[in-house]
Amino acid sequence: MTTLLLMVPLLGLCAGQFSPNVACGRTSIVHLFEWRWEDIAEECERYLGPNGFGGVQISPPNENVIITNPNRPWWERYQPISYKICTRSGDEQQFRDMVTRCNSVGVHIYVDAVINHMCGSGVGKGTSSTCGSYYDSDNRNFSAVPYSFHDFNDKKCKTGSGNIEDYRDADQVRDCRLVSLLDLALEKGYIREKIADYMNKLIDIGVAGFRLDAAKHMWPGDIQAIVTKLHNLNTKWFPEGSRPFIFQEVIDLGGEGISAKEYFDIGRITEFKYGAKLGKVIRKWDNEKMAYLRNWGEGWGFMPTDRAVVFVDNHDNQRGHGAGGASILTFFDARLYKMAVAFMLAHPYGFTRVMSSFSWPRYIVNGKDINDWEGPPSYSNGSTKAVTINEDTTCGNGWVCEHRWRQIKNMVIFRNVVNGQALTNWWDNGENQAAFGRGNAGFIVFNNDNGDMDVTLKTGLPAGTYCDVISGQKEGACCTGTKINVSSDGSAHFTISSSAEDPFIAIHINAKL
Ligand code: QV4
Ligand code: CA
Repeated sequence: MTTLLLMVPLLGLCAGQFSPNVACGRTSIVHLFEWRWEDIAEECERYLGPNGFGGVQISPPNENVIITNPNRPWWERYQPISYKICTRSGDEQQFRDMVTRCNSVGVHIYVDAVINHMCGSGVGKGTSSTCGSYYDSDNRNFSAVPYSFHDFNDKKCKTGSGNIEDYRDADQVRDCRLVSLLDLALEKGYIREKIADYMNKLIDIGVAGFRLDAAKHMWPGDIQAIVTKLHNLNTKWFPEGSRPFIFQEVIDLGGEGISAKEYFDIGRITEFKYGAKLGKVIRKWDNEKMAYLRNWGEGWGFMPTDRAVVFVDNHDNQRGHGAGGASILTFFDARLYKMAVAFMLAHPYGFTRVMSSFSWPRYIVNGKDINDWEGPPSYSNGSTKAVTINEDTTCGNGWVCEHRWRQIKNMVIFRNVVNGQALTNWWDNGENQAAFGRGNAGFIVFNNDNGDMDVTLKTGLPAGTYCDVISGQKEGACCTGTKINVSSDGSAHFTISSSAEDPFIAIHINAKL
């Protein structure tokens, strides 16, 4: 009875579109970029559920145009043709099956919702779309929705080209075409209804929330009007009255006509400064060093922690699209990348999203990756290849599966274990050796200097022997990695060679031997 009474205000606190709606004790989501619904369902059951992942951000599930020049780029999925659930990732039946199976193991689904626009103005007409629906970009005709000429912003936009030309002008950014994508007139009741119908269908199937693609290109009032129309989450899996989690893709690095805070009332926002700055620190560019991470978060000019969705890289900036520039760390820089992801997952700031990629033949010419368009691993008929799992638990068929790298997977668990604990016992050497704890639940130490590290630090952890979850992990009563002894005063001795494969160590109370 007392427990029940106590739970009521707690649930109240978590209500609203800011709560990620992850199952109790889970704290991160993973973006399974371009994965098939069938593979995601399997991954929820065999890996994400058992390893404490809270959810999956999926690629846009609605019908898109098929681009053949270049040949089936990943970005064709950001050119909608209709709201039918029908893409290279699978059809509606497979989508429903994925949502049910993932929810059943406590892993929720977050949909990438492309609602600012339809396809590019120059794609032409026909039925070359993932479900065969007719479109005519010249006449703005999308008969499967249906949308027609009147539903787009062509008359409203004031630029000569009809495209966004100056990001300092908020009107252009919202009312003109983003890279020629046909811009929807979201103030119209009819369009808001079509979009809300699409999102409500997904909510009723059982998804937990949405990434709003290109949110900066939509007026906050228009987004709010659509969000207000959304159903509560399906009570088969979520508490009565749960609102869909909303996180908006607003790239705000400063210096533009639009700032992220205009969107704070609607939901969370992607904090793009996070990965750009962390990349600089870990790469030691611009004289940045790990010692400066002492006040990481709002202290670095980031948005409030309860508004931020954070990530080291995303599907755009890992290949030079979007924002962040060359400092962004990706799986291509695996050693530094693991450190950055571990730092993110250990640090309390923001709601964390882990990236999971497919590989491509990156080829940088004059600072630009000329293969930045390359789509997911696929067969010659264009169908996406399955994610296969190798004996050593890594993925095959061209899927990178960063979320399965031991260091990253174990840090997702670390974050769950230390959830709710404050950042404590910060230490640094003034350079690139740094460490911090999370209350009495976990501790992490980095050596990103050129010299070796040999220090005794206060961890805050109870005395005992712990298994480092970076060099190995606790398996039953054994530790496959380095063992760390915490003495009765909570201090422990750490040595990390600057040439170590992974120059960092993480311990937590669930990895106590
Ligand atoms: C090109 C020219 C146009 C020209 C047009 C003529 O750029 O000026 O008018 O040809 O036909 C693709 C091509 C792009 C092409 C466009 C239209 O890359 O060259 O225009 O199609 O045919 C992804 C890709 C884009 C891609 C788009 C649609 O990144 O390259 O465009 O999908 O297929 C800003 C925004 C931010 C955005 C980011 C990339 O503020 O919102 O740019 N991020 C999101 C997604 C991103 C997606 C979109 C938005 C669009 O994360 O993946 O863009 O939905 O920072
Ligand atoms: Ca717009």
